[in-house]
Amino acid sequence: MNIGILCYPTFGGSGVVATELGKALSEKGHHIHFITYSQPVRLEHFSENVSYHEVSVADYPVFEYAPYETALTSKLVDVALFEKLDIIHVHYAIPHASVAYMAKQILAAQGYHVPFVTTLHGTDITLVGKNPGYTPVVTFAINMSDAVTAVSKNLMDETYHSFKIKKEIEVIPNFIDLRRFNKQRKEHFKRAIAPNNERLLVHASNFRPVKRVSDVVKIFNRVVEKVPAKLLLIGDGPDRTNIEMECRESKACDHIRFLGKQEAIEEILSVSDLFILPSETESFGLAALEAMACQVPVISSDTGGIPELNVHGVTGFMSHVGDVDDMAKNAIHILENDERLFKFKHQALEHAKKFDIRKILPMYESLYERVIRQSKS
Ligand code: GMT
Repeated sequence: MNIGILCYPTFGGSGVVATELGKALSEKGHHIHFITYSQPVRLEHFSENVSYHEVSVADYPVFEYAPYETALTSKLVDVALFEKLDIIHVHYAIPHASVAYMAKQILAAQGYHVPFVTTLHGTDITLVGKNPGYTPVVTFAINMSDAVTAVSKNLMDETYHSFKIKKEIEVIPNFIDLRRFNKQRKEHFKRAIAPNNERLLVHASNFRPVKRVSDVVKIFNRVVEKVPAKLLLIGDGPDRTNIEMECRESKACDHIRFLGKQEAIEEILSVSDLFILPSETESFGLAALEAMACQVPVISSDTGGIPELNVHGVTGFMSHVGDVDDMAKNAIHILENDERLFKFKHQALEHAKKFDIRKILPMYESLYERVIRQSKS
């Protein structure tokens, strides 16, 4: 199939999922066309079946806001016609679903018919989409999609609850490529970070308020009183400066390191003992799945789609949002005993295998085939 993918090219979960999906589809012989404003971060290497089409937005003094949607739609129309796209798959509803709808209409007027699939990722529904300034467009574009998927059952329920959706939403969970995300031997790295064999706690996110990174620090401050430990904070974003200030004032400051954005996150996860995800809301929690695949159990909140991923008492523990005492108690419980930690690590990996990309990819392929078939009938 010739597949056009619209996504955000950044480190965010939806862009990662879209890029990894495209790469995996290309390995199976499909021709993938990424259409976005810069090269997706996970699209590191040249690949025979993958093309990247950059959207550039022509600026003009009259524009207070440059019209990205118009440029993206035009590029999509151009790519669809020239590359003979069979299907368009958009990740993150805003603005990609309405862009795909518009492109579909323009193409239809020229006699070219191409269906589009919208995958909802989370904040496009739970935070941004609910904003009344966006709701009419989001609702319309979801309903006009030829198929709609959500990355968790919770997100599907949330979408039905928050919008007037007539369309069936199918759940296709996020996935992991276990060839990349697995525990690698990185002892030298572990020795450098934790010279006295301290336990290594890790958090990775975009440091937005929804991630509650401050809770990570609070949890760590409690853990380090009982268990010798270090904390690695990966990523960057609006809350980072405040969190840095908070760390500098905490007793555990010497044991906390900010690593910024990291490409080879699997190398850090390989030496980690516990992943902390105390988010306010999380439709899936891809970062936690990446950790689990590298044998890192998860301490998380029990919000959104997280319970569909983190099995309480098996792959880690969940607590109510903001209950840092309970999260710290659970973290200490896992970390203070070698055998218990080993058991949780093993169980985290076993559960992560359920999200193996080789199991999830065929779901997308059969969805595409069905949608293309239906659009022709
Ligand atoms: O978490 C973010 O802020 C980024 C966001 C995105 O769309 O890039 O992530 C969302 O999509 C990911 C991939 O499907 C999910 O794993 C995340 O749980 C989801 N984030 C939220 O729901 C907050």
